[in-house]
Amino acid sequence: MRKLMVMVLACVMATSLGGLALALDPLNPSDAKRDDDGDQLSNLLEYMYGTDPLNEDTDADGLPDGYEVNYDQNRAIFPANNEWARFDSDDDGVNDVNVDPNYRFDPALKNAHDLADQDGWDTYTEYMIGTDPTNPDTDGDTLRDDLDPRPLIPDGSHSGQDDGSFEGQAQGTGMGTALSAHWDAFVLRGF
Ligand SMILES: [Ca+2]
Ligand SMILES: [Ca+2]
Ligand SMILES: [Ca+2]
Ligand SMILES: [Ca+2]
Repeated sequence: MRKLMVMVLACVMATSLGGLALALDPLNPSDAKRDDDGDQLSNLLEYMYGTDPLNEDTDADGLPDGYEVNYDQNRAIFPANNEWARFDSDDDGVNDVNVDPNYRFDPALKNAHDLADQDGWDTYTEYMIGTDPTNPDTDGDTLRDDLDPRPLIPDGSHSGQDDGSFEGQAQGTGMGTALSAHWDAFVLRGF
């Protein structure tokens, strides 16, 4: 079993390194900035994250490499008095949002089933719908994504308000911006 796992790992590494060799030519000064597989992650960033520059979804979890990197670097941040910042679903004393160590994305590791923001939807569902996988309430109307009939439109709240004016809104990528629908515009292109 151990031998089999080593062989599988070696194959994955060989495939990845093979792609890397094809995507990054030491004699070509411009290939680092290219995005050969169209996953919104440049070849150089693919190298830095250990992903395959010729495979848009290295860990085969349905989430493009660039999507995972984007949300790993740009997760929704909530002020301390916010309802979601106080949310501790596993009751381990570490709040889910902002600080829980499980609240990570790694494009080289399969994690589509992680409930990063504990809103009841797995990350792949959030990707398909366009909600923010790091924000339990993408549109900021206080209705949790999975309970919100229109999770990208701030038209509902627990109190019947429709302006999404909830105390202490998130900063960063998620709240009210439906970032997932536009994530490709946010992924680093500076390399
Ligand atoms: Ca790429
Ligand atoms: Ca992936
Ligand atoms: Ca969400
Ligand atoms: Ca909502």
